[in-house]
Amino acid sequence: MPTDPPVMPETQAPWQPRDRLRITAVRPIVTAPEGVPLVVVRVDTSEPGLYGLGCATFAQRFHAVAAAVERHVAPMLIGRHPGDIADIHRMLHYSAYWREGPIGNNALSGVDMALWDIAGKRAGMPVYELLGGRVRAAAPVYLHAGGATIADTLDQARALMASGVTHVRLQTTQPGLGSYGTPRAGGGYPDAPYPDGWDAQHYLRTTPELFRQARQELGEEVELLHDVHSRLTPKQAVTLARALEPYRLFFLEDPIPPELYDRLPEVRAASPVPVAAGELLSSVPDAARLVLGGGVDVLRLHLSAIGGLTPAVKLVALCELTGTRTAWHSPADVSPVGMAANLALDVTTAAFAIQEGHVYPDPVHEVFPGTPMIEKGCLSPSDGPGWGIDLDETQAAKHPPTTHAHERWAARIRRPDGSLEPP
Ligand code: GCO
Ligand code: MG
Repeated sequence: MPTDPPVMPETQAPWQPRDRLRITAVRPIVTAPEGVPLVVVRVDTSEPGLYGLGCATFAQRFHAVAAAVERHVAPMLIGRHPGDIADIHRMLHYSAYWREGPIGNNALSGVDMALWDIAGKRAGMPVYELLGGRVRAAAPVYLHAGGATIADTLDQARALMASGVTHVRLQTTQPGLGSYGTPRAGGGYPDAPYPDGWDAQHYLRTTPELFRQARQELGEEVELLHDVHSRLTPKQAVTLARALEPYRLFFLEDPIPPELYDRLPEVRAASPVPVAAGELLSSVPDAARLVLGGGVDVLRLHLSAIGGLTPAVKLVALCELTGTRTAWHSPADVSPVGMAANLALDVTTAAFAIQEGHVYPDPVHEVFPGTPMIEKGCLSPSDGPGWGIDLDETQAAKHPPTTHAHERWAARIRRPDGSLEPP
């Protein structure tokens, strides 16, 4: 007979829970059905069949997140009431003393989102109703068009538009291995010290041409977006933003790296192009400062990196009150559970601008029954209780994780002179 794991007396609440429901187990599940390591936390309770799932996906450091959940977080939660979401969040946050970075925050998010899932299941309500209910029918998404040439990129964009997508992010291959979001072309600079290098000046010269042709060929109505992926200096970012002005971007994402976020207000002030940033933040106060300091038109967080739904709800309120809008990060390295959390926020706030979309392939749907699907360019949260998403552990075990390709790619993004670029 397995024995119950021990309760840690110090981490129990100093009040009497209102019923006998208790957390009995907390564990990470790592699976890579799309080749990208996804980390999900499962929280079990003393009520048979009542459990919750939360996204803890930090694809580049998945072993560390799983260890943090298993070794540090889980023992503190056994015996706690799963309804004490706010207190558990604060306790885990402070218990590390050093404020958590992305590893600890992802572990925290896995627990936090799982507790919201349990809360929804206990209430028989989707999480979006726990947050106050819908203010919109569905969340329009943007999808990615990224070709080896401008013509390829525009072909991909046309196909997305034909499927009903109204917002398209455009990227095109640059010489070298450094292009983000497109096929990579090595050997672009055969005479350089590093022939596979990527060159910012080339990128600055050619990107406006991509958008000129896009407006010409795709028309005036489609909304166009672009992700710089942190590659530019503040002055280069201003140069690019100004050059893109005639093409009326919906937003220009991550023009400069997070280390330079203090310079975002000057990039924003230099051009009417809306600036989106934030996916690389893991500090909630830093995200609040980005909003309050006028650094962004659109806040874009990876929810699990900042600790889950609980802090995100507070930042959404800040966005509503300051006229900032939201576009949560959600490419392949956000699990369907994390996507569900994004959607719960999207449909419940007036601050919503757009949702990054991802078309999960079949193996992801097999592992995560209930994964949302894009219809007519929009995503809707499940109406099932909690997130309305399950995790089939037998299917998950068929997809063991390996090192994320992004991690290996980032190590080779260098200028033609051989020096590293922010990825
Ligand atoms: C985006 C992002 C991602 C990141 C990825 C890193 O805007 O969708 O920049 O594609 O590169 O999440 O692992
Ligand atoms: Mg991005």
